[in-house]
Amino acid sequence: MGATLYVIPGSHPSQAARLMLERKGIDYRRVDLMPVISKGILRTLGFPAATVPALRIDGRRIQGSRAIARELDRLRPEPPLYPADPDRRALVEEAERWGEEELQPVARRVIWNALRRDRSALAGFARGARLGVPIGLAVRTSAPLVALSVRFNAASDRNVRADLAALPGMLNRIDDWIDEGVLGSAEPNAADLQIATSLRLLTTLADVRPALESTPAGELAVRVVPEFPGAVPPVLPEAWLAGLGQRAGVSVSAGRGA
Ligand SMILES: N[C@@H](CCC(=O)N[C@@H](CS)C(=O)NCC(=O)O)C(=O)O
Repeated sequence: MGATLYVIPGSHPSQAARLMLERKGIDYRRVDLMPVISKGILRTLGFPAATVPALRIDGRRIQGSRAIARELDRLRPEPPLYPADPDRRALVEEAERWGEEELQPVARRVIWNALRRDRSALAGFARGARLGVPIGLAVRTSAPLVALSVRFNAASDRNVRADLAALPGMLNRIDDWIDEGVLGSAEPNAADLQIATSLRLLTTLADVRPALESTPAGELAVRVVPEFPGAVPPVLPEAWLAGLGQRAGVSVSAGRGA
């Protein structure tokens, strides 16, 4: 089964697709793409949309983390990414949908807003990637790509402040799903992979990590995604983080102005 996975380093749905392929034991070639530039390359390669993860497998092109999960389960049913029982499957699919449509964009907006404030942190996300240019050079010349990524992803200050205010409620919802057994089983399902990769990206932010540490959602993230490149030092205005401190009974780091 010949497979090529197109990713952007540090992209959380790309990490989800990588983990799916690994769980299925499918060998694949990984192609690392730079953000923004990826869009044109994917179109040239004949993919219908402009986002990663994008998978070529057995001559077919599959795009999007949820479509990839379904296709991999069809091609190689074991180990399954969805429960066999229809009622349980519906619950996992709803958590997976929410993870893709609600949580994934929040993680994406927060990270781009933070990287706009500290572009040097980009280097960590590119660790181990083959971008075709030296990583130092890519980071030094990244200002236009970061600005475009902020724009394409609507990672404005206003949106990200609202995202951070909504995040405690989202994390509580994930804790509830873990409690109910929809998420967090010993064998990760498609919703675990979808949600844990977004959470894991959020744990790379020093500003957000305390809200996840020692919580069920945070533990899920680290167990399902033990390795995730990148680390962003505290860069977000303290006033935006006030709600996060309440969630885990932790106080966010002080000492920075809003
Ligand atoms: N919801 C889609 C999201 C795909 C998506 O937006 N991917 C981002 C990276 S996380 C992307 O390709 N962005 C293009 C860019 O950064 O230029 C999925 O789960 O596959």
